[in-house]
Formats: sequence, structure tokens, C-alpha cells
Amino acid sequence: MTRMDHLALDEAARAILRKNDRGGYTLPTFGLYPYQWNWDSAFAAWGFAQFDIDRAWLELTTLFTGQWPNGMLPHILFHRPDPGYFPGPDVWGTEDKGPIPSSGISQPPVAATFARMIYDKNPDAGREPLAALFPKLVAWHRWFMRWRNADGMIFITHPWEGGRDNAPDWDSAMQAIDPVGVGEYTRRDTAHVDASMRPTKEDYDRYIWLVQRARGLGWDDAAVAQDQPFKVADPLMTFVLLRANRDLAALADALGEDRSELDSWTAELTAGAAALRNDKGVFDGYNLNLGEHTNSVSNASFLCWLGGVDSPQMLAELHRAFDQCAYPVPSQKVGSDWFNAKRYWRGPTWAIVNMLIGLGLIDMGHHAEAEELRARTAALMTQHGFAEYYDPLTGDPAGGDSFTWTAAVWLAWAS
Ligand code: 9WN
Repeated sequence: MTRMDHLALDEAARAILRKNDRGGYTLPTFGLYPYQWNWDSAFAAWGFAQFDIDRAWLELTTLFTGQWPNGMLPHILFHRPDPGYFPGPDVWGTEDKGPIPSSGISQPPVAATFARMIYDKNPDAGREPLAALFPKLVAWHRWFMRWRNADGMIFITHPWEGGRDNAPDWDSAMQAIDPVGVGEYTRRDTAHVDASMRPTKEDYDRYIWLVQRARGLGWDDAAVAQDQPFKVADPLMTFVLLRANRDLAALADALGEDRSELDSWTAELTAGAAALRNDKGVFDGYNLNLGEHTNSVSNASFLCWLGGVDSPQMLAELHRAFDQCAYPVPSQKVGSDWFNAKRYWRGPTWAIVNMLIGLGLIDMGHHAEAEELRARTAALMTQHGFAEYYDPLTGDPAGGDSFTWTAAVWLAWAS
């Protein structure tokens, strides 16, 4: 690739962030996702930080305007009504819960990690926005530790909360749900992208059933937790919060704030992460209602390094993934019964997860693997642009296009 090609891609990536910018927050992509999503915004902020540090802080600041009084930071903020997405605010029924219309569940807490990276890039520009965000980040982490914590393993109460909607890690919990009474509804996602690349109708019935259940309980944390039918400890959530918590503690030092509560959570999460290792040495989903591991190797399994946990088995799995596909890391191991190269979180490669894996590999000193992963992720973008996700075998783009977080990953890591 020539220097000119490289510069053209940089410009194309910046143009996507600008095009998806709605003034203070960024859409994941126009059409398919017309609102502000939680972890997408944190990746967008890190992308913006490569060329506009103030805009990066604004993205995070806007995200936290949706925080509920109990500390929960919703996975979608419905800033302006848009009929193009289902389920919208009328389905969630959270009117009296937060400051602005939102969903009632959260998403992977990557925000503190990117806040630290953005702050480190320019501490002078960051001091003021960071000081305002710090107590909000702490309150959010405290909410996870109180309401999504099973002995240091972070669990989710809805597949959308984990950000990997149809991952096989949730299959056993989803099968246990009989989505009776869910009623008629019209999906919008399949009007924008090919249905074979999206979750199935059986998945959606259960997604909506879980929303209706929590809505019926008034989104009360204690009531929702009682007899929760979907309760799966998640390696992505656990490793992401572990890492974010360490980053928040470093930010506490920078601001002269007390870090002792954060350090106690880090210790608890470190113990929980160890329990997510199955008897094959792989980190996978753990169905808390059944007391069973999934026995799946997903891209989330490789986030151990991000959480500061080294693993020779996972390094061997990573080499296997490099051998099995040209564009790793697949969201489900190639050759597993679940693997489907095009269906969302059951096979495709996601650049954002690759970047998190890559950051962890660097931290743990696995530089050759980090570089290999970065280079193969960059190849996806140079050959196929900034797609939502990609076929790990052919590199074909899939899902939505002109995708904010993929463009951000190019600017911040892959390029
Ligand atoms: C539901 C926006 C979001 C991502 C998720 C991804 C997908 C939504 C959907 O899109 O989920 O939250 O409707 O499919 O799975 O990780 O945040 O990009």
C-alpha cells in the first residue's frame, strides 16, 4: 500500500466519523443504528482523539448525560425519535428511570479505558472533562459490582447487554426461555441488511420477551435479579470491567482521588475471571442458572490479556486461529458446530474486539502476535472498507457499512 493510499484511508475514516456525528454523539452507522450506543461511543471517542481531542471528550460527556440515578449507563440513548430502529423507546418503557429516553440495560464498560487513553494523550485538555466524568464512571462500575456480579464474574441479563447479541455463549439460557405472549412486532434491522447476517426470529422473540419481563418489573434492579431466567457470566464483560477498573484507578491517581474501592473491585474481578476458565483452559460463558460452561472459543475468550491474565492455552488458540483463517479473530472458532462465517457474533470477525485483544497482547509482551493481528485487521479495511464485521475466511464485508467503530479502529490502532 502506498503512502497516498494510506492517507486516503485515514481521510475516509475521519469522514465516516464526521458523517455519523450528530453533534455531541456519533451514530454507529446511518440507517441501521440511528441512536447513540454505549460502547460504540467509547470507541468513537478514541477514534476522534486521533484528530480532535475536544470532540473525543464531548462524545463521552454526552454518553453520560443518559446515566440513571442508580449508576446504570444505558446501552442506547434515544436522543431523537427515529422509526428506523426496533425496539425504540416505546418498547423499553423506561420513561421515569433516566434523564433522557433510553434502553434499560447496559453494555460493555470500555469507557474508562478509553478515557484514560484520551487523557494520557493530552492531560491538559483532559483534566476538566475527566474530573467531571470520574464520579460517574465510578458510579457505573459500582452498579456492575452490585447488580451484575457473581463472585467476581460479571454476568448479563440480556444478550444485548453483552454486546455480542447472538453468541453461542447465550444459547443454553436462550433455549430455556419460552417467549410466550411476546406478541406481533416488526423488525427493522432486516430492512437494512441481509437477514442471513443477523440474529434469527427465535432470537428476537426472546430479546423482546426479556425486555417485556424487566419492563413489567419496573426496571427495578432487585426485582429483575429475582429468578432471572437469563443470567450468564461473560468473559468479555468480566475482562473489560477488570481492565477498565484498573484504568479508573490510574485516573484516580491522576486526579488525586481515593482508589481503594476500585482496588478492591479489581481483586474481586481477578478472582472471578479465573473462574471463567473451563476445564479445557478456555475462557467462555458460564450459565449461572445451570452451573455450566458453554465450551465455546469465541473472540471474547482472547480478552484475557486485556484483563491482565496471561494464558499459554489461549496463545496456542490464537496461533490456531491465525492458521485457520486469513482474517482472524473469528467470533466463533472455525470448525466448531456453531461456526457461521456471516452470521453476526457466530463467526464473523469484529475489528473492535481485535483491537481490544491487540491492546492486551501488547500489555502482556506478546508483540509478534499483536503485530500479526493488527496487520491482518488492517488488511480487512484496506481491501473492503469500514464494515460492521467481516467474514473471517474471505474477508467479505458484512452487516452495516461506513461503520463508526471500524473507522475508529483504523485511526487509533490498525493503520
Ligand atoms: C443491539 C451498535 C450495536 C453494537 C452491538 C451489536 C449491535 C444491536 C442490534 O449493534 O447490537 O444493541 O440491534 O443488533 O451487537 O455490539 O453495540 O453497533
